[in-house]
Amino acid sequence: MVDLLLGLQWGDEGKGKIVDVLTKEYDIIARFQGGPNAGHTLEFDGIKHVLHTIPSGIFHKNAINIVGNGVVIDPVIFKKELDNLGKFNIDFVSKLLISRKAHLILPTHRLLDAASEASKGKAKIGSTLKGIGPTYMDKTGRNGMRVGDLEFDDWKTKYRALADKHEAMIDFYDVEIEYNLAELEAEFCVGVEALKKLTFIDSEEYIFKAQAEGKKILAEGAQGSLLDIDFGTYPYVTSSNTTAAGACTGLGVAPNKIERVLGIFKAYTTRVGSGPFPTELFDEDGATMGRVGNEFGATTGRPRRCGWLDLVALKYAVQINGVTELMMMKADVLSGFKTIKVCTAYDYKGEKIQHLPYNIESEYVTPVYTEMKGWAKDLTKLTKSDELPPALNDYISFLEEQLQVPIKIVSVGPDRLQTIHR
Ligand code: 2SA
Ligand code: MG
Repeated sequence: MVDLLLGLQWGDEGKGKIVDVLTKEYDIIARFQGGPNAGHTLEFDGIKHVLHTIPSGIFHKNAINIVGNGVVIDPVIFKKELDNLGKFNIDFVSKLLISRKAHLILPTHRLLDAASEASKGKAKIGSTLKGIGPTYMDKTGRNGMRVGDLEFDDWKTKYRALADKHEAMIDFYDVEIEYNLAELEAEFCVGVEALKKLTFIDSEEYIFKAQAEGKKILAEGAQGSLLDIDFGTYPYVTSSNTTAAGACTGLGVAPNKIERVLGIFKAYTTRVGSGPFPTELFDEDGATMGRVGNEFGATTGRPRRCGWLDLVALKYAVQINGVTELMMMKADVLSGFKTIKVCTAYDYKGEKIQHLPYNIESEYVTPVYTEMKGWAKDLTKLTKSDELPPALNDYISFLEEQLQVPIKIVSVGPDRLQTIHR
């Protein structure tokens, strides 16, 4: 059977940490969508690691890590990640397998991402500029290059044709973008050589076999449900299915083989990039969350926007994904707030609603809050659930009742050890 681990908000819920905590229960960790736009942060032994494309199980001795067909890979960034792992003596060659069907991010995809964003002006998506959108466009447009192409001698011919086409498209955007393609291509080729040192597999086949052998598999999502290309806050979304269905198409897992769906959310909400965010705070409370929670993009370093927990949006994500258990992250960041607010409904065009409407821009939606008592206790040293302050227990119970799903883990800090099981 396969378990899924997904972010339920706009990303950065703390998936990297939880995968790392749970890895010992699994034989295989597999990424199924997204690419180097992701920033999965893991902390242990006093060291912070940030992964972008590589699954978060890589630091454990016995887990096999798979980059699935639904992922898009930039060989340049991938090589940097490998080099970093090398510094910690991680034996990635035997533990990291790449799907032949995963698509490649070309240097020109990154340039197209930049050109598209520049052409949109104020309406830009706020993408990570990693070439994600253009690469998935080439995938669905049936023009893309895949990892498996690198095993054939003519890959450079294919590459040239696609890159030339991209150059013409960049011109078409008619925006100022400076680049030296020869330099970028040289770097790309070095990345490709690094990538080719790893084992390429037909990952769906590998996963069928692993299932037949009774291996335990964890599918690790990237970004969050509200950034899903279909169900997120379109067009301010990423270009892949970040929800449970993405694991089926991005790995070749049949829906009836999915067992547990672990949904991760922050005790509050953050968003990086453009797009609507009903509970966003522009006051001291929001600034405190950002400061205490160290809310900066793990890939781009951009400050993340912060706000109260949005239960309307969270319920939607729980439903879309069929979440069976919840993990609440960064509870420690809320310590010290006198009052904690939770959005339990929207005022939508003058009507009180509890579902996510088509448009959640602030001109249509005003959050309706329930206020709860805060707690002052520092949570970061706690290890057991019976040590949690009563007000936090009330907060947890309220969320469980609203969402009808148990909260199994409460995280009280970035380190592996700062994890309370309930
Ligand atoms: P893209 O680059 O095309 O996928 O961007 C489209 C939107 O998706 C958002 N997005 C993200 N949101 C949160 N976290 C992500 N990963 C990094 C992190 C982000 C960073 O872990 O912090 O470092 O800035 C991520 N990746 C994509 C993005 O902001 C756009 O709104
Ligand atoms: Mg992140």
